[in-house]
Amino acid sequence: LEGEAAAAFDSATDAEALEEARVRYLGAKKGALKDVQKQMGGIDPSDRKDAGIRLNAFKANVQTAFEESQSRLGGGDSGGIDLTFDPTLPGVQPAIGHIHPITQTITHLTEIMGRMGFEAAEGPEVEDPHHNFVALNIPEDHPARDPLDNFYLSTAASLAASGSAKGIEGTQLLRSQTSTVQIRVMETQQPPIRVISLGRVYRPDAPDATHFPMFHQMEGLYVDRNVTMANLKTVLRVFATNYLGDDVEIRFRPSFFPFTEPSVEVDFFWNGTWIEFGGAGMVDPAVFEAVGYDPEVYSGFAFGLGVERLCMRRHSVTDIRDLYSGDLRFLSQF
Ligand code: FA5
Repeated sequence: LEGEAAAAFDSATDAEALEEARVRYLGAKKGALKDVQKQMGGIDPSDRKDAGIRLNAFKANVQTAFEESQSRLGGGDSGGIDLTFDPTLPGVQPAIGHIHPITQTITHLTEIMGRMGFEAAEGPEVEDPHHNFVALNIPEDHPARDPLDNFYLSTAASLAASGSAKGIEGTQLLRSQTSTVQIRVMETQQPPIRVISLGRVYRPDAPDATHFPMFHQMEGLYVDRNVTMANLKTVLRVFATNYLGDDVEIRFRPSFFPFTEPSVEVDFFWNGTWIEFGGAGMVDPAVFEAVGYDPEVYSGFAFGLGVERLCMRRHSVTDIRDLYSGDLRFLSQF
């Protein structure tokens, strides 16, 4: 039997034939070796030890003969064919990334406002004080310009070292609000104007459940003849019902922004609580003058809403930091 098995392995010309021969002689269920093993029980106990030794030698020789033929046919990988590969099994789904919830929210908000005729506008994230403050009627001594409340790109110390005479007031900063884009749009376009701008803004706020040093705002600006506060309220109400549902309520509280008069805080009542989403108001005549519009002819409204707060409300996210943690267990839910 040993010679027969060795000859069968020897004469195999490909991996398949060798595998067939292996099953015939070494197969765990029906192989010839198994048959011999079964006969061991019938051997006289005095001969059994000797028979066992001979059986083991036989097994080893047949195994060696098989391995020799295997390497002759191209190594242990069955002649280049992976016999363990089953092309009929379902594949492993590759992990595919998806769009971040804030980017999804930006797309959604842009779409809702687009239906009301608002076009998307963009402005730079690195701004000059003119667009971030001066043209928005924020005077030089206003606390909003404090270096502790903004990310100026040069420190007072580095300016002093470079010998610049401009001082902190002249240095660029990461914009602290998207209201900068209102100015950029009005500088280059004439009314009627109906734009939104969604983008990142930066403030040195300590991170907590509702604050992050980098966040997004949706700015809206509508300028035409005879634009009124009623138009502002209507647009924000239509926006809120589209984004949060028909059961949302909207409330305006008196407030102050240097670039709007009158100014309001905008709250939405939803799921049992009033939540502040942003600020709004009628564009201050001083802002129109800064961009060369005649405030006697034109009026307009503007608003700025926190995008993260909107996204959090809609998706019941309780901590803004989850949005920027990079934790896939959180992000993959969107
Ligand atoms: C402004 O930034 C004004 N520019 C809004 C405005 C635009 C008023 C046009 C009038 C006309 P405020 O600082 O309140 O306003 O910020 C607006 C919203 O941004 C807040 O209501 C809040 O939703 C969001 N926000 C502010 N700071 C943070 C922060 N650190 N993290 C996350 N969201 C924030």
